[in-house]
Amino acid sequence: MSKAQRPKSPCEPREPTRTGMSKEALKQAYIDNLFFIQGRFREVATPHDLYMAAAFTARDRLLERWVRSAQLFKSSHARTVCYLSAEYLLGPHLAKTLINLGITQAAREAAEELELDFTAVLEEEEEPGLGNGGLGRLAACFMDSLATLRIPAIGYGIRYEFGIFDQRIEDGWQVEVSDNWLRNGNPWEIPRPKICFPVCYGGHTERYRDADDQWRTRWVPAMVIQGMAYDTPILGFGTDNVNLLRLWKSEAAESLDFQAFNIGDYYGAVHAKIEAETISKILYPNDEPEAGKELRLKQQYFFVSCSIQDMIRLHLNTVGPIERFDRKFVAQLNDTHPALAIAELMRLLLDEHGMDWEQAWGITHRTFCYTNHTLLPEALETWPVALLERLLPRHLEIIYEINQRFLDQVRIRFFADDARVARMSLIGEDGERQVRMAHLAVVGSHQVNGVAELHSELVRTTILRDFHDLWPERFTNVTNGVSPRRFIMVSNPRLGRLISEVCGNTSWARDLEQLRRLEEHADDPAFQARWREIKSAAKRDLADWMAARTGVDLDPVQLFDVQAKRIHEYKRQHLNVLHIIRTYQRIKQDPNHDLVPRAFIFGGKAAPGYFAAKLLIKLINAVAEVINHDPEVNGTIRVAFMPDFNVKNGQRLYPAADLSEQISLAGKEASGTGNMKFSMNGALTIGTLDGANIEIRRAVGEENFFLFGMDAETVAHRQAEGYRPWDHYHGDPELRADIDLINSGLFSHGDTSLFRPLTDQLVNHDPFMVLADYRAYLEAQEHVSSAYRDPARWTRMSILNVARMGHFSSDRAIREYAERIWAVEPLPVESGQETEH
Ligand code: H53
Repeated sequence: MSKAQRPKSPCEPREPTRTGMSKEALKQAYIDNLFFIQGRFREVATPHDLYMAAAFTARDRLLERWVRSAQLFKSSHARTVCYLSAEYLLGPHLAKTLINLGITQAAREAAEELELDFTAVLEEEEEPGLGNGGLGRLAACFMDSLATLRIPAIGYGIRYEFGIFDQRIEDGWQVEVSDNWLRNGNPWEIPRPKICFPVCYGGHTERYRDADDQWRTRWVPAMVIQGMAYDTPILGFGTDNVNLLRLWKSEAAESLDFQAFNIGDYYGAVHAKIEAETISKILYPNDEPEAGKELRLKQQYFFVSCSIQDMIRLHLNTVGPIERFDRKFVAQLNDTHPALAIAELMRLLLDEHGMDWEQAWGITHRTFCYTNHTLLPEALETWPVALLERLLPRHLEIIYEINQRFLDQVRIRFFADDARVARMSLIGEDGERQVRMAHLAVVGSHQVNGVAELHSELVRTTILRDFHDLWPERFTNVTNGVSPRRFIMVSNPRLGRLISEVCGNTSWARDLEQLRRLEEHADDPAFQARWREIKSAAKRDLADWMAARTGVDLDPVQLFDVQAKRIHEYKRQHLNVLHIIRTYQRIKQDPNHDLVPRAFIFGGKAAPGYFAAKLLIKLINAVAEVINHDPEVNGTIRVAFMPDFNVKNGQRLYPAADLSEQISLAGKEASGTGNMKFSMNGALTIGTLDGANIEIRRAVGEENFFLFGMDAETVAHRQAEGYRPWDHYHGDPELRADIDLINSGLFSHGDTSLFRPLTDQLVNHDPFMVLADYRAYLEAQEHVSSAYRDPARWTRMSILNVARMGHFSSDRAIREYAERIWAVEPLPVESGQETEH
């Protein structure tokens, strides 16, 4: 180690190495951390050691702000938002933490002086994949915005030992690899062994008389495990406010059952430990609920019980008394996954705190709010009554009582309307009796919101219509948003710098309406040239990455046409594939056909048990294989599948996209957030009138958006009158030729049956009406091509897209929640030091 790199003696005056923000302080801190935490010096450090030292250097600065935030929140008895979510898809921490601290430049310079490759250090981080897709990523954006808006908040969730699987592509098929993200340690979390709570399952309930001779119920469980807290600090941008993400890990209440052990039953003793640890072991890799899966229900109850117990503990430790609980906390249910929290808070208030029903219900009802994220019937959670009875007997009793009191209200309000009573009941009676979690969530909450205007409207008029009739004031909309820190500053630093130049500083990143200032440059040729250069550079980066990872060569001159999201039939990746096949057939028919060169790029994971989605991945790769190797195509078009689409890889895609594919069947995508990420990075959208596409189109201007397809009303109408995909197949020769080409075996080495399940489904059933929108989609793609031929026009459209995306910041969404739903106020933590903000 050189003299300059040796830690100075603690006696020498210097900027504190654990909190200093200058380049010199960061350098010194980095060397100290490499030495004292990793036990390494520069010459022998592995890439992982180099990353860990950087992570700890950032973390020290986080912790200092965190402690100050916690002190302030405690002493001021601040009203606090509790976000309850079974998923958080956080993405890599380091780059975002540096940005939020305002020390990216200083850290980069420090790294250069230490002769470290700054980008390589950032790349080393393995992201915590504690979510499947949109819903989990939304929770992460919301945590980022809550801190940025200085709103005291706690995110509660599960610390899955194995997050969403890593995806590999082998022979065109998806192969799932387990995500051992904790293997190398997680520098961003602090274990809290003293913050743990018992969680009970099974057994029975008993009635007894308490000291006041009142009848009460107690639960005698069959099994008790415990949840231990792991805390991750979440710092806002341009503020010292740090919020808490508290994730629960399940453990045996005692590590070994010594009684079993003493009589020689070693396996029995270890078994209880394994059973307990299994609960937080793995994230279910499915966007839809796992019907009847006992472990999934155990997971939901596990994290909800720990969280509510923790909230009560925090409340009693600060303001108390328990009667004022709902003044201290408001709890947002991110979908129905945490809806058991309603029954759990009731249980604790009734059975542990001796409250009467009315008072407990008043508190519970004032505490909770519920966000609905889907209308898809298969995604609406229900749990068999029999399973609840076995696993959570006390909660089932409470749910029955909530239901009885609720239905009494319905009977009075809607006199003699038995059908309505049956529809609204918390218990579904057709087939096996089921608890309807969405109904529980609505009844137990004082506000219910959908996640885009159309979606909220459909929530009110379809799946929750009866509830809207009863309580119209309870329903509202908050359109989703995404974090501009994550999806512009971290993902697309070149664009971020240009925007900062136009706006004069980085304050646009917490006031995204400032993007409007780009509008005045939309027609300036010099500015346009810079804009295009930024896009080209991102395309080159992506092309390099894809070439190294997949062997597919992309040419940045091509139009990068990207569809990246979960693979699902309603998102209609197959519609995109049909367009590719059509383009290919046109080239084959006329090799001199004048085409805009395009790279069709896909990314996304399929649920491991979702056969049709996995076959779609195989089809995309099979089409890629043929087209990319056909000399006649000669590179005019390319097809590529990015393996392992996650936050980190998404960050490579968004900046590089020219065209964003948002082509779900109208009425099916609740909001979408990828649509916002692409548009914020200057991609133009080809899309249907679905989810937030509608609002994006309105914001950016219809002339800057490629619209096609049926709207939700037409879809409903066509389905009601009996949709026959067969007619489209027979009535449109090009469509028929495209489907027939798949069936011909061209993409499957002569195997004419491989893709049959997919094409048969399209031709015979087509529940997502791919064939009905095919022609309109091809026409819209023609408009895309002609716009792309005119670089000045395209660039103008791209600039205007970014300029008008201010509304889609998650800060705006959180502001709406704070004002209209939560009634919470910012509580700024006094700023410590000057940074780059
Ligand atoms: O939630 C996103 C929406 C998106 C919707 C998605 C979602 C999940 O990721 C998982 C389950 C679920 O019911 C819904 O599909 O449209 O943007 C965030 O609201």
